Amino acid sequence: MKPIPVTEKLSVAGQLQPEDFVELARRGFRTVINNRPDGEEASQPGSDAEKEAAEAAGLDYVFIPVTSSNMRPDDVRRFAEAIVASDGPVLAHCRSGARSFYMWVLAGDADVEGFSDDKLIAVAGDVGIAPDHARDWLAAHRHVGKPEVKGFYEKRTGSIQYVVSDPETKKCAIIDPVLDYDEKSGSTSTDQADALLASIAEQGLTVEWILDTHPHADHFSAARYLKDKTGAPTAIGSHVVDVQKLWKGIYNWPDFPADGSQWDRLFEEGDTFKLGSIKARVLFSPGHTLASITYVIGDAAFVHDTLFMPDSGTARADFPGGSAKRLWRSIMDILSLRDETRIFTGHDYQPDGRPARWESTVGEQKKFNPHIAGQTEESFVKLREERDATLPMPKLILHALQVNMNGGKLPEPEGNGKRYLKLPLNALEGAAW
Ligand SMILES: N[C@@H](CCC(=O)N[C@@H](CS)C(=O)NCC(=O)O)C(=O)O
Ligand SMILES: [Fe+2]
Repeated sequence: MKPIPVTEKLSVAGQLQPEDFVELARRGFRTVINNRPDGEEASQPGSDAEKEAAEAAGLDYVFIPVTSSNMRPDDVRRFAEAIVASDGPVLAHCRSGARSFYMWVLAGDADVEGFSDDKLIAVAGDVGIAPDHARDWLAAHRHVGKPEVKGFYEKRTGSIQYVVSDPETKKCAIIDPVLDYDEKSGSTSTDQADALLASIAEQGLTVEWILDTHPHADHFSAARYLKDKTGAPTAIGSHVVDVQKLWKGIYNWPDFPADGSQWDRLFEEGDTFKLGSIKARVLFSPGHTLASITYVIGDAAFVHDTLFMPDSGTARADFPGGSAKRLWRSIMDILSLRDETRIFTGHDYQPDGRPARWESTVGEQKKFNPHIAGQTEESFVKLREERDATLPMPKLILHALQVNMNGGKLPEPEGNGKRYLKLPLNALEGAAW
């Protein structure tokens, strides 16, 4: 018996003998899943004997017999549920471990864990599956959810807002909505957010999530307005509390609750959630800000200010809490997704006046983005820091952070019914005189 780790929670193995169960419990496993039908071979102990041995060793035991040509959706669902239900590591076995491994891929965990085909083929190799077989099987069986993605370009700040939907259930998420703000007149409006709602109504979608990738430094978030309109929960990355701590100092707001309570959910690295029937996962992507995250929803990654379109390079990393080195590492994590993964960026500044564009793929980024192709961490950090030294601060950074660190809530009106922003003087470096 040799458990082969697939993820932190799941290992697979070939046939077990009853005496192996005590050893599995000793190694910390909590659940054994048997994917092998009884009676395949005379020498196999069978599910009754296995169950007895598992129970004697204090392990949960789940019997989901499958053959390689017959893994039914219901079997796959039970397999996924057994992993989630286990309060500790799970060992799944069949004759060689191959069926258990393929069941795990079908259960969708490989997508949620961000395994590219190459990574899966490498793990399959450890399980004893020939690379050609693994490749052919993946081509025929791997179905990564494909959400419908509509981008809404907001010209004033070069931002792209997204409505991402599951065609099967008609559930959708809104990502990085903009609340319009004209700093010259101090006017706000909800034109952009209302256009998102109009499109959602027209497509017959229900809003399940209102998501921000980070507290934006160049525009107000419309998350709060959209929550009030739709009742859908808002979310952002958990490190928003670090951004709040940093900026409550800058704004001198000692009583500001820097605890993330302004959102309904704070995502941790690796957290998963569902958009209708499509699995989604959160990757921490710090560098542009401390709190930046990427939402991987099926085959689509919403990377906001990490990668721009391949002809536009990458986001800056010089805001308070930013780091070019961390940005490079975050970008490498994003680029370890499958080459076909669709990348949706959060900004496009229309180089040379070309029309705004926002969709690329991991493969295209690796090949054509000059900040990536042929670069090393060291050369990237150098080019990023050199460029950042030439960039003025975004014109709305001091206006936007006080709203966005508060979940997109505008300041409370004063006695005269008017709302006021607070602008600290001489708080930031980077003046462009
Ligand atoms: N001119 C824009 C610049 C905004 C800006 O700095 N954008 C950030 C993303 S929030 C960025 O990464 N820019 C990269 C660049 O300008 O090269 C403004 O003032 O709002
Ligand atoms: Fe940004």
